[in-house]
Amino acid sequence: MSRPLVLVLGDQLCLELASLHDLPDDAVVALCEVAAESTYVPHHPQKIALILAAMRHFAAELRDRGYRVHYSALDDPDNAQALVAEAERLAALHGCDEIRAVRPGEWRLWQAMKEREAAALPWRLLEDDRFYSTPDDFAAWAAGRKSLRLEYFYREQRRRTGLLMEGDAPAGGKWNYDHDNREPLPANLAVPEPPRHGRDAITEAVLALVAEHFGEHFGTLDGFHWPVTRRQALVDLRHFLDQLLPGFGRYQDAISDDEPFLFHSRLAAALNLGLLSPRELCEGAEREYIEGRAPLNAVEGFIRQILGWREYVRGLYWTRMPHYKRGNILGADQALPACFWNGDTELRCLRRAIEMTRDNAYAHHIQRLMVTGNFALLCDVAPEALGDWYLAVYADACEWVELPNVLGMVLHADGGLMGSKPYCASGRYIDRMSDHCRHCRFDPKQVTGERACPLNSLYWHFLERHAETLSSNPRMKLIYGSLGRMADEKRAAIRDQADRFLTALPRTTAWHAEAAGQRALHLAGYAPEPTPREETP
Ligand code: FAD
Ligand code: DLZ
Repeated sequence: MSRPLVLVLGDQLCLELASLHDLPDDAVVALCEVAAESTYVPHHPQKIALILAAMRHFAAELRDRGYRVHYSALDDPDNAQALVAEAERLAALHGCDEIRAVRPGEWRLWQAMKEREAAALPWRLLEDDRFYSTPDDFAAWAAGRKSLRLEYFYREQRRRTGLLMEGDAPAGGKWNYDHDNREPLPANLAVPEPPRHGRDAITEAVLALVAEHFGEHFGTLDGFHWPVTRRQALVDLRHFLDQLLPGFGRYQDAISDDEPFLFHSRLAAALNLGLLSPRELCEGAEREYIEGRAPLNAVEGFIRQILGWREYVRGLYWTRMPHYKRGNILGADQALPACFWNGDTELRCLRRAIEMTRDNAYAHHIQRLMVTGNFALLCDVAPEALGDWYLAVYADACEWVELPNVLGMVLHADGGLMGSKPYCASGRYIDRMSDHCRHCRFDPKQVTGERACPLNSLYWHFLERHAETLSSNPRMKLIYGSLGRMADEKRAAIRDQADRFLTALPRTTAWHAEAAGQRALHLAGYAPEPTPREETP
């Protein structure tokens, strides 16, 4: 009988985790805080605090339930400060003869673990069964298909699970109620406040630790109110089902100048960490529909995000990596705009999305896709630079879900595998869906001139620049028709306006991996304090 060390990662905080089943009495369960995971991209301090506080609470719960737990704290003097090295150190320390781990959330770590399957101290890797489907299920669904569109995958998932099904037919007669989910916010609509969770001594200690070690990362800690235990996450889930779900559908695409959360659930972070399961979210929402407390368009919209999109992007990620990450069909090669790190931009929509991100480690889907994402797309930001930013700044960010959203949805870098056309938009879209333009110095109706919204000229310039790749796309025929009918002088003026904007746009070298690695080594006591990052104008 082997004596395993079970490594539980920061996003696997769930008692039903596959590696925690049927353990021998002398098994050691290890949770390891390591600097490398906090610094390989400069995670938002709220994200680091959330993960470390949730890990510490989960370790306490495991101990209460009788597990033998080794917890490596970030400032333990012997901490190897990297996950694989620390797990191997602990296995040797406790005389374990194998290390068990469930598939992590990133290919880089999965690969590092797989390379050690046949080592003297072997790693045994288990599938993560916290999802409705596994990567193998996705591969089987995708095999031989010409198109991997979400809609087909989603229908299959509905049939398999029976969620929102009436016999063989979808509830209400339609699979998808997206058409009813595109309303802007009416003036003076009251949006319920999110729950505030009390901070116990564990959470306070983590907040102090994070402020000390990672205080210079982008983002504030002041507004921290993420759920760090399953009990707190269940409070958030109940709040969503009671207060927000009925309005979730209608206002799913709306953007507000002052309300960061609207009717979104804010549950992705707890879900990705393992504090909640996708089943309890989907079944909870379905119950609200069946019992007449929430409309079908809202419930279907919510279930589609989890049963559909979330599972679909995970399948794409695990079946396409590692070459997937190199996708860049539009050849985008520019550095990240500096305003992504400092919010210093006159575009009101962009500024508010970045400020909300800084304050909350959160922006809702439409801000990620149609504000920061659209701006990055129009400015040709390189996929890697943009991906690192999204991975760093959101409390819910994990590569398996962030990367397909960045590559496929935002940048169209996968050549249309995920979306049949890029989600590029002009200032008129922002004006229709938000109240930002009322507070902005630019006019969304003007395309050229001093007051013209930069998104307008950037939009046409983007279409012109990528005409060779995009103009034959049937879904873009109409817009390329409009571009083709534009007078030459107007096109030249737009090109000139966009060129001037792009030339003057401050870009950043961002926080690169080298500096992050340096910081990890410093924390481990191997290197001097790295110099703060420099931004190039
Ligand atoms: P809600 O709006 O309440 O949606 C409900 C749930 O549906 C979410 O909690 C989430 O689990 C799921 N969901 C919704 N949209 C998507 C989607 N496009 N892909 C996968 N799941 C989805 N989501 C992450 O969980 N982690 C990420 O790292 C992440 N990165 C993103 C990067 C970009 C560029 C974009 C455009 C989207 C990204 N998303 C990511 C998807 C989505 O924006 C977030 O899940 C959502 O904003 C989280 O807030 P919420 O919990 O309030 O979601
Ligand atoms: C994101 C993160 C951070 C900031 N810190 C830790 C940590 O100290 N220990 C840990 O086990 N996990 C952490 N994580 C989450 C990991 O990055 C996550 O487990 C990914 O799946 C890595 O592939």
